[in-house]
Amino acid sequence: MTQTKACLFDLDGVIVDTAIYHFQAWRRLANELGFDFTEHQNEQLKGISRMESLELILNWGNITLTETEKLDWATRKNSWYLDLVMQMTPNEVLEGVPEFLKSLQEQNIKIALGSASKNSKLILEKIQMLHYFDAIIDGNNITKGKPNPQVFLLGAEATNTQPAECVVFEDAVAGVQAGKAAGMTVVGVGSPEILTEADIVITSFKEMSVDRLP
Ligand code: B16
Ligand code: MG
Repeated sequence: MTQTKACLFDLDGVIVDTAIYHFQAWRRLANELGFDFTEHQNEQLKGISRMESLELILNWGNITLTETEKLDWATRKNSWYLDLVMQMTPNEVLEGVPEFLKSLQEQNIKIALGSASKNSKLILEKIQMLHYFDAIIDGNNITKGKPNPQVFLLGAEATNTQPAECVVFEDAVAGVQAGKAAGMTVVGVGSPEILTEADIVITSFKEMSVDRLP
């Protein structure tokens, strides 16, 4: 019998791969400002907030902007990104995720989102996953980004559980650190060589089941 009362899921890289759409939109911004960056550099933007991502990208292009200009470009990037999000379909949900969420519901284990994105509800709607979630904590609720534990502590609060009863699912190093700092068990989704601080690492939710929860 599992002691876990809530599972807290990151969005990008765990439920669905939105990184490809962020990349396209950020790249368009860079190109309009007269430079380019690679998919390899894009890796550094995963799990990082919109404005922090913009700062990194402007640095790569050696571009200095005023605060107002930064906000304008971030808004423009977000509208390009949303054009892509609007075309998303349930086929894009990562393998094994719906089956695992269903099994959590059957065991009365709470399900919450813990994401840096301000667009998480819309994305969950487009991929028809919103109905699984008992709570959504995202970029609209938090004041401190990962690796700060705030997003996951708010997830525990929203599901009326204690941190020690929560399991976090994360694909980013900063997200794994946030889950550990919150005092939670962390399942890394990706490579064990990268997610070294996670308690266990899976490569896909096809490997995950309720009996692997603590
Ligand atoms: P938005 P996660 C993160 O999602 C993305 O990984 C990151 O690339 C993005 O900048 C951030 O959300 C903010 O997204 O611009 O939609 O508010 O991994 O925390 O679910
Ligand atoms: Mg992520």
